[in-house]
Amino acid sequence: MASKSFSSSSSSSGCSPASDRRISVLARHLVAENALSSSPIYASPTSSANSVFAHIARGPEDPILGVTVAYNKDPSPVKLNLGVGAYRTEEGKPLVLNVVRKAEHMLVNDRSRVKEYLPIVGLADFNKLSAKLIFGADSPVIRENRITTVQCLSGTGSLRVGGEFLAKHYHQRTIYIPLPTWGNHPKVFTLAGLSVKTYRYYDPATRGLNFQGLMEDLGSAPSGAIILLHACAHNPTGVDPTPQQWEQIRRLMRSKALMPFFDSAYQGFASGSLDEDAQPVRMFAADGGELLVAQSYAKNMGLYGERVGALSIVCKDADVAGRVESQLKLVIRPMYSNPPIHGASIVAAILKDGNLYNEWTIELKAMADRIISMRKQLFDALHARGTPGDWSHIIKQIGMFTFTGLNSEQVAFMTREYHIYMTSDGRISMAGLSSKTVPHLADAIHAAVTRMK
Ligand code: PLA
Repeated sequence: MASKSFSSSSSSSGCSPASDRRISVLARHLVAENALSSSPIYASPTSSANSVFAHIARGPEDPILGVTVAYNKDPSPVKLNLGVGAYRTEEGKPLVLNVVRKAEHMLVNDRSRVKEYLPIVGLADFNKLSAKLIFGADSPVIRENRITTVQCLSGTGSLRVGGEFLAKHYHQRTIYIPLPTWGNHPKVFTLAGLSVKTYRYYDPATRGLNFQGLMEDLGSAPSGAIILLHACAHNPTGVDPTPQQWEQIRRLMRSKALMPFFDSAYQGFASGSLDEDAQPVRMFAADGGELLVAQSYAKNMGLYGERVGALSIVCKDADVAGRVESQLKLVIRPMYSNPPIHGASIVAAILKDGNLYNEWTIELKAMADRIISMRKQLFDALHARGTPGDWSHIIKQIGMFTFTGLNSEQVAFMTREYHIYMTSDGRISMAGLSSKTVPHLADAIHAAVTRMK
């Protein structure tokens, strides 16, 4: 045997026991390699003919982010990306808020800052300030310390961590999401281990809220079920319940012990006011019941790529909140260990400084106002063209998106003929539009509805 002769020859050469061991390990390794290379079924992933991944089918592009992939490939000079919800200026450029630049400048010049790992739950200041932002500075849940807030990877990561926590520790594993909803919701929650069902939300006939359907579906959900609610600026419909309807939803949910899980991805983008957009969450927090909320700073601070968000879980008392947090850490640690420091430091710097905070609210309001003015301009442009149909929903809907009612063939036509990119459900990101591009979009919609009925 090769190994035997190798080791015996080495020991006879007078080596130490340690080097003997190393040599015999090396010998076993070489023998094993020899055995493998002489085997007829040997296949290396690097050998050109047979990849061990050869059976893998190409996956589909993401329905939202894939729109940008297609847009980037189009050489047309008039192309327009109204797919992903990302704010653009009147010049069609991405915007870094001035207040963000100021905060970054402060951070860069602060020599005391280090790049150590954050704790598993993230930056403490950021967590406290995020809770204050969504629940209000004088909120009883903060005063009574019966809340845990953990920094997560933007809105998506917060939803995923919340979903995983519920799947592990909550007695009901079914989550009801609105129909329709953000396309990633069902995937995030299914992979978190929850079972996903829908409740009626949007009525295509009125292009408004199907309030009766919503109340019936929540009314027949099993006691304790989790209900995903868009805190404001519902994506993709742009249709939110009125404050009175929210109150009825709250009463029904509390009477059936349904667990609210708010997705707050657009605080400040619906009305232009951070406090007003947080009202539904605050209404539920004020009644003493428990709830979850996922916050994102992607849109309202323009920190898309920084991946900064937070998950808060409101509990009955401080003791429960502490234990919930200990379990959230066990969810987070094996997933990504701990969150990134930079984006959270920017947010914390802005939220804790009165002047920066005020400046932020002004810039945020300007973004919200520009979107509202795009709604008016698009509505007027369609009206001027005599485009068949009632387009008043463009000005009634709120937030980043208009759910146009265009069908997938009309959307495909607009992409093919006009190089306008949007999701196939007819959603357009109003934030991607500008005064210069409104006429082009209005021409495309007019052609689509008149030619592709
Ligand atoms: N929740 C809702 C309702 C959203 O619309 C989005 C983003 C998120 C959560 C997640 O955002 P974040 O992880 O970046 O914080 N929706 C976008 C982008 C803007 C996307 O699909 O990723 C959209 O175009 O719908």
